[in-house]
Amino acid sequence: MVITGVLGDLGGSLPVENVQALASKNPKNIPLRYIRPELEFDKLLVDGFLQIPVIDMSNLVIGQVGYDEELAKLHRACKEWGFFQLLNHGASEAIEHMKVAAKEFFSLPLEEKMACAQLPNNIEGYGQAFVVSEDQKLDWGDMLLILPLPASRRNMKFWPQNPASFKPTLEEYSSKLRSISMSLLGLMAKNLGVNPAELTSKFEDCIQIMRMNYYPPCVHADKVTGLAPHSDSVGLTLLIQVNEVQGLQIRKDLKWVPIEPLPGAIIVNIGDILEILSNGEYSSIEHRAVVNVEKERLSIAAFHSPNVEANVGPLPDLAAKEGAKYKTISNEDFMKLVISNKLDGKSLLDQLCIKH
Ligand SMILES: O=C(O)CCC(=O)C(=O)O
Repeated sequence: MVITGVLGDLGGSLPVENVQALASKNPKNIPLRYIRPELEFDKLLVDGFLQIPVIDMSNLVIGQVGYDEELAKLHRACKEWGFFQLLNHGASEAIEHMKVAAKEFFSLPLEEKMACAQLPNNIEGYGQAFVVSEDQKLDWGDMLLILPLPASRRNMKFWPQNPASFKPTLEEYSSKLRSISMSLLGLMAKNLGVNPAELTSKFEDCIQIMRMNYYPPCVHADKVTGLAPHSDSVGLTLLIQVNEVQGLQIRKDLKWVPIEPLPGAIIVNIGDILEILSNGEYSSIEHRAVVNVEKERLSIAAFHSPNVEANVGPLPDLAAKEGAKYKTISNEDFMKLVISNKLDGKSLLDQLCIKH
């Protein structure tokens, strides 16, 4: 296998203007490439009453009173929503430190942030992702994308040196989130009726990618998207909102449901790879980020994907029951497919579905 830096050599994103700089230069005049006329119709489709399930991780310890009920609740959350809020996860301190470091990075002058700028043919670093053509509409946001795991594949060029606390903070955060992901995957495997090791062994040396999003305020917030509708092309995502500004919305029954993060919660969602591994028992859910008129918004998504050498396909025990509903491909081919496509709902999964 030729993956050297995991993300290096797999392809990049076309360079586009820095949105934070654009927003501060001329906040009233938004280039046409950011304006999305289709959003006009979407306004009617927002349902502010529904909320995603809440899972209490402190109940998910074997022998704990309420363990069976919480485990069943987790299964329902994965099957019916593909999204849930996780409380009592044990990472509160690491989260608070990470929020401070991320805010400090994005408030640096542009030249300093550009020390971590993306390089051609690589999506790691400071810039944008999924821009694959010159006439494609653009998202109203910048990102810093870093691969903390596997540690042997890190490219320190993209890790900010300012603030100085960034590296140790990200290391602490990365390790906590990996361990929460592994616990959740073990519990999900139990719920799917497979030996937990069948699933967790695929993530033992997982690829973990942190995507730190910065969405500047926009006077035309109702005409732009922070992040276009997409499902996550990974196993499991653990997301935190860095400041108090809301913007995450998930697709449920053809409506958009705004997520209101509970204090200290991690938002967890099923990615495309987990949909495939579970042979469709769990589904990845489309979501998007909207932009605020007056306030900047920051979020951090931690994506967990299987080991570099793993294959992506339905777990054998699940495929044996109902027949495989998805093709099996190498993780490398899967990642190439992801990086070379623009964000477009669940279109990637359609390419891997086996039609019976
Ligand atoms: O900003 C958010 O809340 C969503 C972020 C997200 O979906 C992503 O980074 O893939």
